Amino acid sequence: MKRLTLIFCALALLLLGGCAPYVRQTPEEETTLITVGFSQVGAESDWRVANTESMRESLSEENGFELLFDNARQKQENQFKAIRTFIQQDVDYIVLAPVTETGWESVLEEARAANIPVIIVDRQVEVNDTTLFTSWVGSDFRKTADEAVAWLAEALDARAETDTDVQILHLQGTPGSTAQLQRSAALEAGAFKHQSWTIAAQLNGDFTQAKAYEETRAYLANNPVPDVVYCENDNMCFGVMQAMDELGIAYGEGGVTLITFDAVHRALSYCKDGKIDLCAECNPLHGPRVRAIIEQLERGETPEKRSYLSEQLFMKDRITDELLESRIY
Ligand code: GZL
Repeated sequence: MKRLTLIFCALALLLLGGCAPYVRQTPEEETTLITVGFSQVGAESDWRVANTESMRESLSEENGFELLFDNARQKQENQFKAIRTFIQQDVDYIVLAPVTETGWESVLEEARAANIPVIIVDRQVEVNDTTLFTSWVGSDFRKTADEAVAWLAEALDARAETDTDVQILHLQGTPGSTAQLQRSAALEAGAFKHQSWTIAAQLNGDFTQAKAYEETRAYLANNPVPDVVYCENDNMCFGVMQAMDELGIAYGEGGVTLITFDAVHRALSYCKDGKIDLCAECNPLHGPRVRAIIEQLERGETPEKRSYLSEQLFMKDRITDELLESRIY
């Protein structure tokens, strides 16, 4: 009966114009695979693509998993739909990379009512009842961002620019996402501490190169060139570089100071070439941690509620050809 239900669900989704990219292939009673429904934010950045790849590699069939994947295209509504479909298909686990922090209570309560454990990866969910999710894997966004801001202060001091007015253009990620909230808070705290710093403007680049490019071009058409651009991810930094190239504005060594987050391979290469001044790493390789958490749960063990990945700051003098060759993303 379950197989007929599953086929009906898939057909219904297809007939209603929805796509059913995540229909489980084998009913629960016919498989030994652990079925995981993964609701991913989107494919907005190099970081996100690496994150998806890490999850696919870890939650593979040879590792004992059937992974049902949904790309929400950065829309929370699509994540709600995906989670509800995973519940209908009675997956064993749900993994959620939440696009923003709020609004998750009801759909997480539905998963709990269906006795399906939920693992949160990357950004966080803001819920009063933290038993709504089993575990969270991600980065200490605020810690890394505070370190990046401290680096900027030291770099400006070293240029004896401590007292001169420093104009900072701030490219923010998706509003309300943990990465945006905490990376923005770090810069705002830095601007409050250093009276010579001014955040000239805060532009929403939504973590994408295209939007950051558009926003930066529009800003620079009517405003002076800033001293520093603080980009909350690499793809927005690439958009800023694209805009500045078109306008003939120098950046990196001897030009506008560029700070960016993620430290994907392309950004590290630019940093090695002196085009980006600081890459603050954000590790996307959540797959192995999530696999380990699920295997712990399968053994009846209780995983850590929160687990952080290790990260560091990269400047030009730390980046060698060997390091670049060693990078997984
Ligand atoms: C950070 C993650 C952010 C990355 C961006 O953990 O949420 O989302 O910094 C991605 O590249 O779009």
